[in-house]
Amino acid sequence: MVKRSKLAGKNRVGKDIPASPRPPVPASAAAPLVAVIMGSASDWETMRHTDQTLTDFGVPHECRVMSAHRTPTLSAEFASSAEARGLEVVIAAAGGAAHLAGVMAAHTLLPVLGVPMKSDALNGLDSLLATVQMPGGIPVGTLAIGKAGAVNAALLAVAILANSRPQLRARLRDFRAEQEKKVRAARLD
Ligand code: AIR
Repeated sequence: MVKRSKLAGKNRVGKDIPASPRPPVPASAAAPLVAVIMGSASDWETMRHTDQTLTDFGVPHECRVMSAHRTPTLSAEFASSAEARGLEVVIAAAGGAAHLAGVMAAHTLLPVLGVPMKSDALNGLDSLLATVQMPGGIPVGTLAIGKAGAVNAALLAVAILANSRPQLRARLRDFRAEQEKKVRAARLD
């Protein structure tokens, strides 16, 4: 892929999402804490919401395309080296026979969050079942289908990182408070 973002307020590198390995990270870039990977560039329309949410929280992350089926070796290598590269959470999105999150989980001890993509054939039910129905022993924390899952995966990653980062925890608390304020203030015309 492609797209790698740094802490909020700083620059981003890459807008497109190629299926090739990420180019060398610029020296000034913060090391990513979260990897956002997806089975196809066609998933980006949904997964851009994960990217945006992590950016809003100032979490260094990288976004890439790789496929459990089309690039099996790359996927295994990526997951196997993720922890050594300093990543702390992997978010994996795929649609249909969505095995990407499971493959990630099989190759790393890092927490893996799965986002099922809405599919043409079965509206995402296939993606959901393929992602959530992991055999006991290799967990994937599976979120909702589509945009809600994409946003929540980022929020859950933030919550995981916030356990050891008080500043991030404060941001998450502020986010919740702001959200509550909006709902309380909602008026129906
Ligand atoms: N996919 C890609 N490799 C394995 C899977 N399961 C998924 C992608 C995408 C869907 O297949 O995650 O949601 C369709 O991909 P494409 O490239 O045909 O648009």
